[in-house]
Amino acid sequence: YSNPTCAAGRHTITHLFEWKWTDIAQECERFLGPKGFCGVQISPPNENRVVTSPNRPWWERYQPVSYHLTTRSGNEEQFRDMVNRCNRVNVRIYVDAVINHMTGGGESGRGTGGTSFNPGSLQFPGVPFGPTDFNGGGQCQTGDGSIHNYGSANEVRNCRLVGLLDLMLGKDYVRQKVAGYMNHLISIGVGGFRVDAAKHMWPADLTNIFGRLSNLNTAYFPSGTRPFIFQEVIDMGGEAIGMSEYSGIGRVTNFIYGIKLAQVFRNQNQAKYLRNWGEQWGMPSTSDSVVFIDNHDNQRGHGGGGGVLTYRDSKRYKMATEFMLAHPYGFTRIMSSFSWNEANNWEGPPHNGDMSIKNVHVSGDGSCGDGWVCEHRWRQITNMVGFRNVVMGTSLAHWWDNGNYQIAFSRGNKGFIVINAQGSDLSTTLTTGLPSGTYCDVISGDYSNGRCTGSSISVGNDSRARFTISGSSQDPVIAIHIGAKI
Ligand code: LM2
Ligand code: CA
Repeated sequence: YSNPTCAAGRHTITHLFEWKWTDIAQECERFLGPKGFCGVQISPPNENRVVTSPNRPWWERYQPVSYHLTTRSGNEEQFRDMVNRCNRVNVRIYVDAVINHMTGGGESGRGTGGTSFNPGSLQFPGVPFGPTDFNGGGQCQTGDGSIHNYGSANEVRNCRLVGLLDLMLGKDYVRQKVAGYMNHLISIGVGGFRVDAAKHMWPADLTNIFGRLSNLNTAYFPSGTRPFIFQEVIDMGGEAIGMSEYSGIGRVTNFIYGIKLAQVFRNQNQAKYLRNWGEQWGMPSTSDSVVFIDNHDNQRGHGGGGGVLTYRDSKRYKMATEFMLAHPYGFTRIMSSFSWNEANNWEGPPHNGDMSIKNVHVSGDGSCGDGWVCEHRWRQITNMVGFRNVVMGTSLAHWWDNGNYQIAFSRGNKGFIVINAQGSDLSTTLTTGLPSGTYCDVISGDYSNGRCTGSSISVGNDSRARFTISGSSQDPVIAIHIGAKI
């Protein structure tokens, strides 16, 4: 399950957090397909609790009520249309699968699809799940049934995560219902899953459930293709449960990655140390790892959060993202946020008066408005997604650093990046590994059909080139590759 099911030549996904299916379908066609993105991580598509206090927080989508495909992002018909249209332009859909729990809390109510539920009596008729489908006193020994001690693996996996009713995934019927939900999505044509709260589920239960999954839909994928699965395991060390328990099953989300890069690009740890970035920094094997600078949780202090760079610190954020996309380690994911008031980290997506999610409007210059940040559309980031596609398969070479915060490296003989994180000017001649010629710097501009809107770099017959980057630049990076030769 560790093999991303991207179309050929594509290697990065973006998380279009809380977007509507109709907008994602359009974004695949007008942007993600043409720009070479592999796929989209979508918000949970299954019916969730309608939370009104606070009013419609983003996290209500992590409170399942049933596996019907009706949420604020759209209904099943819109979901099917999105999956089909995205696949048609070679962009995959990866579903955020919330399978550890159902909603908790006392009161009964109705979900986003109108289905009733009653957490007090453990009744979810929309599935259906009943009292014997949840972990209780027999499995979880804490007084209130919730998780308190992350030093106890049993407690983390069998008790309730923030009070959410914990599914008994060891039970055949529960496994069958969860696998049935995932297989429904596979039959529609999704490429795989981000598995929410994987740390809170036993590896053996996940192995069993994934073993029940069908191969991907042959309308879009080669026959016999297994779904791509990446498991959300928040492991920053010091707890009973670690990533290594899950990396044999599918990929794992690498939360150390963004924290460590934030330290470098905040000038708290010299960039020269990035020379051996990857496994040697105590991270999982590259082929087990999904990497990202921030995610929807830690950008707002949830999910082990804090300490990461976000769109709010745009200069450093772009630099860290550019480094990530240039470096061979891991399978890369770009966060695409909505803006929110930092004092209210529960705030849901941009919405209309009736609380329906706002359309994503794209302006003539390609930027988004109405509170949609669209980091995936920032030129420097989009163009590095293209860089990664071009250099894929090559290894890191021609490392250079100035002993401090200025670094450079090539990817084989296909691409070269120079990063000046020092705050003082850089002006030097470096060996790039690239064939001689004139290249477009894809950070300062765009390349198309032999034309470059940014600055250009000439590489001599000796493969050397002169680089000058002002320390005060908002984009103190130069990146060139063989797909953008003038
Ligand atoms: C995850 N990782 O393991 C998600 O990535 C994370 O965002 C989810 O929590 C969590 N698992 C459960 O799927 C989010 C959010 C929580 C929120 C839950 C449920 O970070 O704050 O909890 O979703 O919506 C909220 C309240 C909490 C309350 C709980 C249950 O913040 O105070 O606890 O709902 O009502 C009583
Ligand atoms: Ca659990």
